[in-house]
Amino acid sequence: MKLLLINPNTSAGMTEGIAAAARAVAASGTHVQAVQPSFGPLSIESHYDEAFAAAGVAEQVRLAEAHPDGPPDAVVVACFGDPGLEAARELTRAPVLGIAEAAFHAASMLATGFSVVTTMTRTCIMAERLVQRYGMLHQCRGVHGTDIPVLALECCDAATLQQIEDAARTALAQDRSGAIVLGCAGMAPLCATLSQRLGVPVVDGVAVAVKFAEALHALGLHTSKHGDYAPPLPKAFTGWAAPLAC
Ligand code: 5HY
Repeated sequence: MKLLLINPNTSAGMTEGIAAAARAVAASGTHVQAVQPSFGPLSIESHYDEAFAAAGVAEQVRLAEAHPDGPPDAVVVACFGDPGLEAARELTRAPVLGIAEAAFHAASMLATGFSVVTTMTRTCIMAERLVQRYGMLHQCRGVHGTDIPVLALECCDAATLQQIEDAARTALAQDRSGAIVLGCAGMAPLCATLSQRLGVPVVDGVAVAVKFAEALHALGLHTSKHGDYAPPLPKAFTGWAAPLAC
């Protein structure tokens, strides 16, 4: 199967790291095509950043759908805010998975409660709103920021890893939770080490989304085109977005 992996920020280094994490768990028959938008922020740490990232996700799905080799069999939006997830679902029949949604569901099957450890504290509200949107208020016991900038994860040193581990320990104790969800795609390479150090399930949404996507594809399940995930109504777009019109 062809899996389109979208890093919604425009950091090529982070795209490579996310792609490596995805390929490490992908099945032998899964070809992971990693992409990022042609425009937008190098990292997503605010509502403003996320607005452009969502448009960038839509751009990349639209390009993939028109690719001469054919559309993707599945799409993963590899940013913890799941930017542009529903727009992407309108643009394709392929299953589209956001790493936050996938991680929440996986964690909810592993413990009666989980905690999220993420980057900048100001982005906690984005994860908290996703918890509500995905119906996970009873399972998610807390969202914890570390104030580690997203791009600092590209070359995560021992001190940064320790900071994330410490935040996870605090979260497990304060929230009485049994599992940790990593609140940034850039944390994917740290998952195995953190899981070994913490002794609890540590869920990386990139890996989980890849395996969920493979499962949905194997079952022949597609995004519904009945109702609000039907293709967007055709209309002109103006300005720099003109090429993105459907
Ligand atoms: C992410 N930002 O996964 C999010 C993390 C966050 O550029 N990739 C980003 O803090 O929302």
